[in-house]
Amino acid sequence: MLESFVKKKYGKGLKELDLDQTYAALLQMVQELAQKKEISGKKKLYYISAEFLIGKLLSNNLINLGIYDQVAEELEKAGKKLSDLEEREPEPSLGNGGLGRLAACFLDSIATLGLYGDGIGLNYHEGLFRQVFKKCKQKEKPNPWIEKDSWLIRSKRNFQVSFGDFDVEACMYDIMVTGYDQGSNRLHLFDLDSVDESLIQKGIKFDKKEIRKNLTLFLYPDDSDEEGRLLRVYQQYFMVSCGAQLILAEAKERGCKLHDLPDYVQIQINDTHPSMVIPELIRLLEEEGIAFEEAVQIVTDTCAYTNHTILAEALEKWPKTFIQKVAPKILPIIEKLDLLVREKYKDPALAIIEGDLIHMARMDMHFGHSVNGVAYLHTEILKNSELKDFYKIYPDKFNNKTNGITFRRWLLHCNHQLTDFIEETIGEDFKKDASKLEDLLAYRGDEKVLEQLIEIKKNKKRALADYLMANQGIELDVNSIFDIQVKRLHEYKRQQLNALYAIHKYLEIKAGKIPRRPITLIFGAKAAPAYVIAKDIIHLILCLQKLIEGDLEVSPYLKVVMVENYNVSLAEKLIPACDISEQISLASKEASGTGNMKFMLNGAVTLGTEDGANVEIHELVGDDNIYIFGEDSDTVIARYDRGDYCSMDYYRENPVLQEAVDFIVSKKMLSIGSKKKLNELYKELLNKDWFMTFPDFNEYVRAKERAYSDYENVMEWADKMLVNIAKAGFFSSDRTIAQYNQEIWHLSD
Ligand code: 26Q
Repeated sequence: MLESFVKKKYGKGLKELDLDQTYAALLQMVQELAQKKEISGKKKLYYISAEFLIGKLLSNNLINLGIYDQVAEELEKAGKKLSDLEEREPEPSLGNGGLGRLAACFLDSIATLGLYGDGIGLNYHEGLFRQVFKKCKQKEKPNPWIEKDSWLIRSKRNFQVSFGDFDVEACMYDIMVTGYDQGSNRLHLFDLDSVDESLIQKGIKFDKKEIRKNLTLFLYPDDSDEEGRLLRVYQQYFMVSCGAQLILAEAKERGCKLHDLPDYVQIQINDTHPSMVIPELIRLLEEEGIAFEEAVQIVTDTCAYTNHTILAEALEKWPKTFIQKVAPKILPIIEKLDLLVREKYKDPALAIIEGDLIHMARMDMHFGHSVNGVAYLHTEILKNSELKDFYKIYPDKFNNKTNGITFRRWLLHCNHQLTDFIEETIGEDFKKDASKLEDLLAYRGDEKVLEQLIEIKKNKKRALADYLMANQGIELDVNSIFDIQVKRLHEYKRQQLNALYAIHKYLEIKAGKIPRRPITLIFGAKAAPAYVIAKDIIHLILCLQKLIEGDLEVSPYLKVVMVENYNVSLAEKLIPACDISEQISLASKEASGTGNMKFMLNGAVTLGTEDGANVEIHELVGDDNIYIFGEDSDTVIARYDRGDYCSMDYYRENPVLQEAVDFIVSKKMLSIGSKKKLNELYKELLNKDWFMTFPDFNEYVRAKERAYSDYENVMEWADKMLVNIAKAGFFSSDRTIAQYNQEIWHLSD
């Protein structure tokens, strides 16, 4: 098929094309195939999100179109390797982490379920920064990913967006989204032709004032300063204004009279970043002659809001002055919405505008028809504490949609061996119905099956080791335990707790206590450029890496590595190779987590707190197949309420912890790292430790030791792997999306 496509397009054989030409030909062929089977319908979903962390698309699309093996074979016949093309493809970095990756998994599942639904987002030219390490510190570099031949298809649609001081003309690019053995949808990414990469100065610095030139240059420019925050609002309004125009235009094309908009359109608002779509739609409906009250009702019935966080500081509040400058036409609408709320409810905690600040989430809850959390525990916390005032007035709006992941990328694509093995064992039904993975449970204790699982894991560890050696100069011992924590760096995710364990282990080995099997602690994390403590934690880990590497007494038994520039492509290599999956956030703080699900699906055993979706993983696999430690969310929430946490008390009473903490500023560490950074982190832990690592330290150490010791019982460990894989079906995003559709969108009834 590729051969004949190339013949027709280029008049030559596949053999005669170089790598770039082959790549371009494949892109085009895939796009044309996807365009031939676009999904349609009356009612359409728009998943609107500031982030879509889609990852590389080539292999994923080939798998979804059912032509992976065929294309691989044709390439091989022409003396080419699909893996070379996979490596050649740049990774679009249109997201930070979980929220963006979730949006990408959802698009895959929406298409796979044959639902009519597109994504709406922004075409950041440089995406999220590329991380490099220099002197044990994170440095940020731009990450250009758009090439002459890319997945972006320029559409013919144009949109006018009016900001306070000037207008711009937006353009739109589409990326085809293929469903597994199904039709396709689109991801619409808005952009400005005037954006200018030459604005970038050193690292990722750029002139934040020239909106026409910088609007879609980067994902989330540094918002530590006012200009950065203002630019963020420009981005958001640009996205929703284009989005709202597209949505209305397409609805009309489907024959919708705007009074009936909710019968034609559902909009899922991914966190508060796109919340201005609510007033923007009201504005546009009013322009079309619909009265304000009716417009409000129409928009309420059309929009639904997903909350992804309970960290108060992450709930967006924008100053009225920002909205006045960026989008003056919607400020009076927001003020009218605020008045509507105030007329109905006396409680000022329910108002949209508080002083000069606009609470975006409050607007969504009042003027959307659904509010959902992303895991059972998270939704309970929203209902019972964080958003309880809103739950009281709108009990029917609140619902849970436990997150999921697409098994096409996180099993079929990233772990061919495991996929084939599962297929040989239980047949191929699990590929379309993930709950069928439970059929694996019939093989518990089956030595032949378990041995194969162990073999596959070993192979994946070897593949990771080869890759890291070739690409980052990192040497891994494949006989060691691979204990992995990869996710964005945030204090609540507690990479610092894992680092304290590394120090503790180092000191034990120094004192002559040798672990039974070598341990490899692998970290991967980017820190927000302005997040000082997060960068200090990266510094600590990199210093430990260097210290241990240079210590011949310790290095045969313990290795700490932090991989550079953790992204989707690296995740695809790390996750299948993992033995122990670190999910150690402070209970109540991680809304869901989705990495935890990817690891489980690939046969890693979770070491985690009762937080986010870990709670559901625990329930599914049972006590014997997960390592749970630490205080539960009730205890943590109660302590925050009392406000009486004092890390120093724990430090004073726990000599083992004390030793580990003090080591951060020991002579050895200071000879490697920055005194300022190490001291800063040391003080932060001793005087604040806002995410309560000290109370959980002992239990964490014990849980790790228990897991490491159980690992030595090879067959029992493989049985745990099997149970984890078998029970992962619940976390398919196909299940999640089916629930969104049944309970929120109702696309085909
Ligand atoms: C907000 C205001 C100003 C600047 C930046 C932001 C901002 C940017 C990104 C706020 C939040 C994010 C991203 C949040 C995120 O990724 N949340 C994660 O969402 C996942 C999918 O639901 C969950 O699994 C994770 O638990 C949650 O942390």
